[in-house]
Amino acid sequence: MDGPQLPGATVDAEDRIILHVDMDCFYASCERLREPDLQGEPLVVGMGYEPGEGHGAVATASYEAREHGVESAQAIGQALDALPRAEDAPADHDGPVGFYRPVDLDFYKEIAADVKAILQEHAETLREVSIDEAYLDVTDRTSWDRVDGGERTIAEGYGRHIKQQISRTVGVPASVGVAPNMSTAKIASDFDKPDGLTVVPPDEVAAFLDPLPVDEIHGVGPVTAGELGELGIETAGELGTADVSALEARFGQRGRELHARARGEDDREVTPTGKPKSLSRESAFTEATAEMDTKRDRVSALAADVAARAQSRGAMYRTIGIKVVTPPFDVNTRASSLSGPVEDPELVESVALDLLEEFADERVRKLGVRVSNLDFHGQEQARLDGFESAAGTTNSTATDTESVERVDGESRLTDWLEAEGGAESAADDDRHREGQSSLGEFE
Ligand code: TTP
Ligand code: MG
Repeated sequence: MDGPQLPGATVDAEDRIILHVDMDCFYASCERLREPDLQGEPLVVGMGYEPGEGHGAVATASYEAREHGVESAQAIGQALDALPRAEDAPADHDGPVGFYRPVDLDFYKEIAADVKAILQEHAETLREVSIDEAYLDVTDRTSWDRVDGGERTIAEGYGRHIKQQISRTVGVPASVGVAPNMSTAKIASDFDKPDGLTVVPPDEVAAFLDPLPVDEIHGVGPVTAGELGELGIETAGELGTADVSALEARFGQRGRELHARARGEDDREVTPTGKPKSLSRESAFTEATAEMDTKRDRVSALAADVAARAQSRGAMYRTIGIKVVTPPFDVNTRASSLSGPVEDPELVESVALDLLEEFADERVRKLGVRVSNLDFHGQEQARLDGFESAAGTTNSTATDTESVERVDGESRLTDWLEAEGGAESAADDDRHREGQSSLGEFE
């Protein structure tokens, strides 16, 4: 193992909570926003469908159009054969007809920006993958704890909340997958499209993946699926229990990766797109402790780590804060703001330790240190690009959640619970308090 070690760390890598969002038939949903009559109709967005054109492709099709065999990347002529254009269909045509609209990327980008603004409010780290798809690390915003007599997780409520926010605020449908890692979250978001919400808690990953056909695993296309089929491997379960060396002999290093993905093993971190708004690091104790020396040592280690990362990225900070989680689930945040931006590791440590004094007598289960109000100087882009190598601690400090927060959105937790309304569990109650306390003191 390499990278900094923090004493008393438990291995809780599987406790990460990753959310994958993929908008449903995105371009078509955007067209429906400005033309609500297209709701529920077979709708094709693409190029070349005007009479006399004939060349072009389908960008996307609404789910109603997909029922007639129209799909992304299809030649437009083939789509028109399957689903004639309403305007051009002969009078005696009694089959289904479709509505066709041209691609208007600028408009879709505007809608995508509105969706992104909501996602940013709801995650420590947001990675945009394409115009309609993103990964969110929401580990610090929600929990795998169970509610409703164990039937559901708090994370499920959070996923539902994000879907509702997008739908109510922007007006387009999304499918969401929530899982302990990126590859499982992506499969989950695709599992129940459109308007899907699939939540796979850590202890259900194997049961969720095992029965799936291999081509649902990210990275397995039709060719690989065919080759796996020749080896008698049809499902993720079969792939995950196949002999790794045989897979490696056939597919090289990729064989090993696919084997791991099929087992739900994926320790990639969600690395952010864009500049961070804050840098933080937190670390859990194996058991809650009231011992002040232990707490101080941990805060010192976290402060040194955060200051070093800020330095390696050329980030100066105006605010230094701590997070103190006390059992069962109370998150307290405190921060001090300076008059101007600094780059001063010793100050990060001393301010963080001062802030910790208030919790001298408290039993604590998790501690965090954060610098925010960032100011980038010098070659920030090069440094941001060097993010992964600079962090370099992915596997060694599995307990420590590294977050590069892009929006200060603690208050949203409160919004979420209000939106969910009504029957809140004990854990929900704690979360509610957390949102309120951090709102006043941290911002
Ligand atoms: P996707 O997310 O792949 O597709 P989708 O959002 O239309 O449908 P789904 O509900 O299955 O997620 O792609 C997002 C957008 O990218 C899509 O609306 C149109 C565009 N696109 C193309 O222009 N060409 C293509 O071949 C594909 C796959 C997508
Ligand atoms: Mg999509």
